[in-house]
Amino acid sequence: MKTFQRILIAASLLWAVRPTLQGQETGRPDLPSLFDKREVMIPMRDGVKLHTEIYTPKDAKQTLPVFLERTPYGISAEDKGYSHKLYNYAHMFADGYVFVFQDIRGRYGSEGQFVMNRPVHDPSDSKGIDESTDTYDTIDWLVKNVPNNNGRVGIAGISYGGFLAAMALINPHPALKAVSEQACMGDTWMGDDFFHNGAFRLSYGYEYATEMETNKEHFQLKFDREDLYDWYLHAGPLSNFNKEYLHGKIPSWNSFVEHPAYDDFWRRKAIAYALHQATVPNLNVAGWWDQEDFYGPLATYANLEKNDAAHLDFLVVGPWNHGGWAHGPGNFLGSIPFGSNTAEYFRNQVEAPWFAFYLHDKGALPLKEALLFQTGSDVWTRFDSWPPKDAPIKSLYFGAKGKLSFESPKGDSADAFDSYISDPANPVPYRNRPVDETYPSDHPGRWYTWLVQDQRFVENRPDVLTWQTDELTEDVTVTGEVTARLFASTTGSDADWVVKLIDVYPEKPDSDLNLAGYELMISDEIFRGRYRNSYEKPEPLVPGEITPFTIDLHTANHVFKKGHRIMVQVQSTWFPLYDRNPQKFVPNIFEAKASDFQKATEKIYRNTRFPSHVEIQVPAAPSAAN
Ligand code: PG9
Repeated sequence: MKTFQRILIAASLLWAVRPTLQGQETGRPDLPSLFDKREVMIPMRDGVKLHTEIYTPKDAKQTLPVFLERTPYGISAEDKGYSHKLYNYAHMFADGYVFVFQDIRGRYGSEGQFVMNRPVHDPSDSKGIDESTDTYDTIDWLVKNVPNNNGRVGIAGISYGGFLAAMALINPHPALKAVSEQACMGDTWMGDDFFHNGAFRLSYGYEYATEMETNKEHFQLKFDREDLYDWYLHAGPLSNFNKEYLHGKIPSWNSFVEHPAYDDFWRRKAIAYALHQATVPNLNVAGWWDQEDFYGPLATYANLEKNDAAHLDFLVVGPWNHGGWAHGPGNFLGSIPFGSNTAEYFRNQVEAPWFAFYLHDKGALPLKEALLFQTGSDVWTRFDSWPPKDAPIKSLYFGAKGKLSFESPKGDSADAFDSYISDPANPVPYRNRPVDETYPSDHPGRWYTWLVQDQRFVENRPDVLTWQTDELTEDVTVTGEVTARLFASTTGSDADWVVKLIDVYPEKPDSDLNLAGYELMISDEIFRGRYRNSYEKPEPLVPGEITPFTIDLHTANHVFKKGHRIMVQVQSTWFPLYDRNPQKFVPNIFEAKASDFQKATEKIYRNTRFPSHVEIQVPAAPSAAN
């Protein structure tokens, strides 16, 4: 069994042990007493048949909508019993749905060939297929063949499943009435699983692609040590991976090598930008600390918003990691408490009623537009648009002696900079070592909470620069865009810039002593310098030239509380999640040689001409919390 499947099953089981429909603690629902199961192979327009399981409620008194989830991770229970996927929807059982789960093309019980993030087919090819045509054909078959369906279909999914749900919005079947893409990988080059702003997600890309595209004759993931920081460092440049381990057999890896920049290969897969107008209601769902796909749902929402006169595009963001809303109470992430059961709230008060509204004509919509958990203050907040249209921008300027403040720099001294030596042979770890496998099969794994890990673990490294405010005398709220504007130079001809916006907890907190001095990342991102002018055509940096870099740190909805400090950290490596930039420009980093990697001195400027800073959107009016 693949590790993803194990994770999903574990999540479903965890999830199932919770109050049931009537609010009583009765443990896992007894699926065979609730549903009849039917297994079918549904034919697609090109003759390929997709393995599908259909679960019809036994006690259905009226016609019911169909609720569909499509996945690459397997739908079937090992003992051929009821799919574990049903547990994920226990909060919707009371409303009544025919649940349908399907293995996508080339995965598990389905025929055909699997293609990672299969792009939308060329519209001039009348015989073309893709995930949207497969969804269309599936829905068409279901409404014609599932007895007593009410002619309405909903679809949802998380991550890869979110991508598949979003794909259903392309030429949607007329019976499709509600979609919820959740953590969809909207653009795997720009900001989701495989690259961020051109920096390659090495450990994630290598481990995920290999697991997904390995079969018995191919390479299996084998690590000879627990600390993969060490393993990846010893593995050397990316050019060694095909030579030593993959031997050209992993299609996704080969595409990384062939398409290092943002070309049509990636653009065609970017569902976030393929959707131009919502014609079916879509609930986009994201987690503030999603370690895999935070970019996708926000980009999908924003893109559909451009043309949403019909008001069909919705957004929910909670204090969750990847898929954290789908299981457990959601009252904590790692060490960070949220004061309420946010995931349960989402499932019971948002997701279930939202689908019931569109598929059953029941109740009222649980949100008008955007419902976002505000971290720091731990309340749900509602917005008419996200990011808010009217929220002004304030700048946090980098100053001398590690000071961060809302005051812009005064002098224009050429010496007003901070600097460090970035050494690819000694990169900054992205999380505390030992860095275990992304999806370990024998223990819970630390990948899931790395974004909320205390950043003190790197603070004293000489290659991590830190600026922080004094203790705040009043709350500072960020509500919307966060953007870093660096003025930087390097002695190399390429460089990566990592910027983190951090909430520093008081040394002597009134409560929760475990969080004394804690450094919690609120926003973060990496940017590969060669793409500063164009994502398609990388260009070398000019050694020693002070160059502006704009780094989108996405949006945040957070209160830095009185008594806390705001911190910004800047560094040039984040390993092994991101590959190492050789710091010498080479046309394709996947082909760089060990001898191309060099140390570089990086300088971040902070004078009137080159005022490096982080911009935050702040609320126009007193908090929108309600
Ligand atoms: N984030 C996973 C993913 C990886 C790569 C491509 C698409 C999705 C997932 O959880 O499905």
